[in-house]
Amino acid sequence: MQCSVPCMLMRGGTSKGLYFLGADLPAQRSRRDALLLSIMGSPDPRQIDGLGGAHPLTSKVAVVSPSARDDCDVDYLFLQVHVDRAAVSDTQNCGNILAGVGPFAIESGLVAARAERSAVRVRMLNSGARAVLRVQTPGAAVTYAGDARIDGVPGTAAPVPIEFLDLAGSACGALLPSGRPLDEIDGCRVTCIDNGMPVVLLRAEDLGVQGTEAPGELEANGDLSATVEALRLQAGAIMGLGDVRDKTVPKMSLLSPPQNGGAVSTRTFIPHRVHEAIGVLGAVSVATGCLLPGSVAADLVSLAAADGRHLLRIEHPTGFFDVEIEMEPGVNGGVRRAALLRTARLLMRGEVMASASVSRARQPGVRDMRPRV
Ligand code: NQM
Repeated sequence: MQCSVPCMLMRGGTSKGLYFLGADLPAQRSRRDALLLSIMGSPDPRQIDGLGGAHPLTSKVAVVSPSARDDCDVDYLFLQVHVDRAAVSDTQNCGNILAGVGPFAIESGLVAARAERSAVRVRMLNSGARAVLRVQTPGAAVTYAGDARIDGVPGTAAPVPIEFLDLAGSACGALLPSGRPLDEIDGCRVTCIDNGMPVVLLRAEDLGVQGTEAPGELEANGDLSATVEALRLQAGAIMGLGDVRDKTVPKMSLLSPPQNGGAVSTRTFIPHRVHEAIGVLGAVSVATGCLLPGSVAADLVSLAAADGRHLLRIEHPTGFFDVEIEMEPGVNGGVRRAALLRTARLLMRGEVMASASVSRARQPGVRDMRPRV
């Protein structure tokens, strides 16, 4: 016998995941995680018996609920469902899946659509940071069609501009968790930064690579992967994240000079696979690091700034990621706000089937499916 849970499948930015109402999932964490593992088909490198896409970027979950805060509309909990391990992690945010939270909140009736464009104010439960998404809602219904293009996604779609507030120190408590813009680990220069995502910035040349290689080539380089992981474990401790062996943070971003007119070129280990593009908050942290005097990135980047506002074009394996950063001394670790553009699309809505052995939670949204005779 199986059970069913209401959910939507959405592309959020360059990621894809399942979106649930919090009330439709078991409240108890162990039951919720067992249910999500079953739904995604984990652990299995192919996730053949579930909806996961056999890659960390397509094995993601958003849990959305009405917000308890007056200044937010919805609370969003991001969960990374591991592909080949029976583990579900809430230690990081995901700004790509966030892009779908606005449309999902309106489609689910949590937020009322207004004419033309509707603001959805989101509290990101993983870190407590806030984001405002602007969703296209002509005729008071979400539209996914539009002219916005983001690299890493074919075609165009309706724009979902996102503005972030209070990102600094999302997981580490400070923008520069070590208190310095530059550290040295095993003789390698690094900048440990957390502006929404804990990221370690490294110079690709210090690791003996160009930093322009394809993700698959970097993943196949066993010596490089081992070095990056050894640095990551030490950086995690320096950043106050403890033993990060089983954690998805910090991410490791290899920087090199821009190749196509951007500010800097990146290849990002997330943390073991190499991203085909770059994560949203990962890009915000990289961009912020580029602006900090004395960082490992500072003399690598080409920058244009006006009034403390910087537009940084972060190059990645499949194009660019534009991030606007507004700096203001003394505010939030020196960063006032970050803004960027994403798109999202509803791919499927319905009920996902899970094995009844993990789902006898009797939550409002979880229903037993009796065999039809
Ligand atoms: O950094 C990948 C993604 C992400 C996370 C990762 C993300 C972010 O592309 O905000 O979006 O680094 O795990 O979805």
